[in-house]
Amino acid sequence: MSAIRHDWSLPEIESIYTTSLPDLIFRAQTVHREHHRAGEVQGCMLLSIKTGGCPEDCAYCPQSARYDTGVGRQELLSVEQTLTAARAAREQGATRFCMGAAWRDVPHDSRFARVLEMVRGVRALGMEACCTLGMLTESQAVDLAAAGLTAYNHNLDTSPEFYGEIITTRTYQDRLDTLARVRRAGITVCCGGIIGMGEDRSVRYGLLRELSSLDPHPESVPVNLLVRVDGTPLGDASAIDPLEMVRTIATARILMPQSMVRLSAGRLSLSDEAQTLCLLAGANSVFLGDRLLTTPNPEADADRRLFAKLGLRLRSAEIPAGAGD
Ligand code: SAM
Ligand code: DTB
Ligand code: SF4
Repeated sequence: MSAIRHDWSLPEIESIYTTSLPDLIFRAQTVHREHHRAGEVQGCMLLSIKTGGCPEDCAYCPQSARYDTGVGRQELLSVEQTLTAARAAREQGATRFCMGAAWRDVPHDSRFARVLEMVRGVRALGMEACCTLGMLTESQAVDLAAAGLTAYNHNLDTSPEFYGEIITTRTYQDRLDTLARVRRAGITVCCGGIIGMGEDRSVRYGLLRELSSLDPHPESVPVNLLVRVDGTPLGDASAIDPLEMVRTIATARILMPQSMVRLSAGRLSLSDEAQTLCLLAGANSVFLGDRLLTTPNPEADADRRLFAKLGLRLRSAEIPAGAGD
């Protein structure tokens, strides 16, 4: 068994990332098979429960109020709308339902009570429930845990050094503080980043070092390939070689053996073969459904064909006894 470490150094990470691709994939596969069921992929489904009009300036994000991206604003959905989407997600084979809100931080009003109700409803469907709502206070984290929230997604996005090029309205430390509150409340942590934002490899090493220094490691590590959206400052970023995504995923798998590594945003710009390499490199989860939060994602049919071609199965639900629908 490979040891779980939280002290990976930048030179070590560089030497893993730059190994010959066959050796890198072999090592990542070896680690993967020690800790996970090969042949199985977890399907997650996203829903934007509150869309657009966000005061933050994240350069990649179509939901920032500062950029003209054509994303409309939608106030917080109702509990019923959300649970209808969760049931549909379950029917499509998702076992984890992720609710995203374009908030800087979670409001202290009845909207939070509504989110708690959504979390309880999703759990009652026998699904894992994840939220990504921006920054959280200690007491909000405790309330989310009490409602049964499985995971909270809050990404570090990039390295501490590159962060200021991407976001100026909150700090890296703000993000680490939210992650610490989530952890203290007993909710599992979903934390990853984005590649393809004009960064060089050393930035990716820096992100991977930060993620792998979290103790415990995030249970879930989403690796997003930037979805370039017109109107955002990164709308015309140059495309990156898909093999950089493969190397990033393989390195994440080796550094954080027990984590779920999620091949997240950006699958529409990857060929079936590039996605296959990402899965060989140790990714064991994808988002299902033709929409992420506001941008498109592969159609259900395309995913069904891909998984059938590869002989991969979607992880089935472990529905607790007595779970209602
Ligand atoms: N507003 C909350 C926050 O930022 O914490 C939650 C929602 S936010 C949209 C969740 C994550 O989606 C971001 O941290 C970022 O990593 C990812 N994301 C947003 N826009 C993206 C894009 N265009 N391409 C890839 N990932 C993106
Ligand atoms: C994550 O790391 N990727 C997902 C999820 N966490 C919330 C979001 C991707 C969003 C892509 C842009 C959009 O659809 O708006
Ligand atoms: Fe707002 Fe989140 Fe988008 Fe940043 S990533 S602009 S915080 S919705």
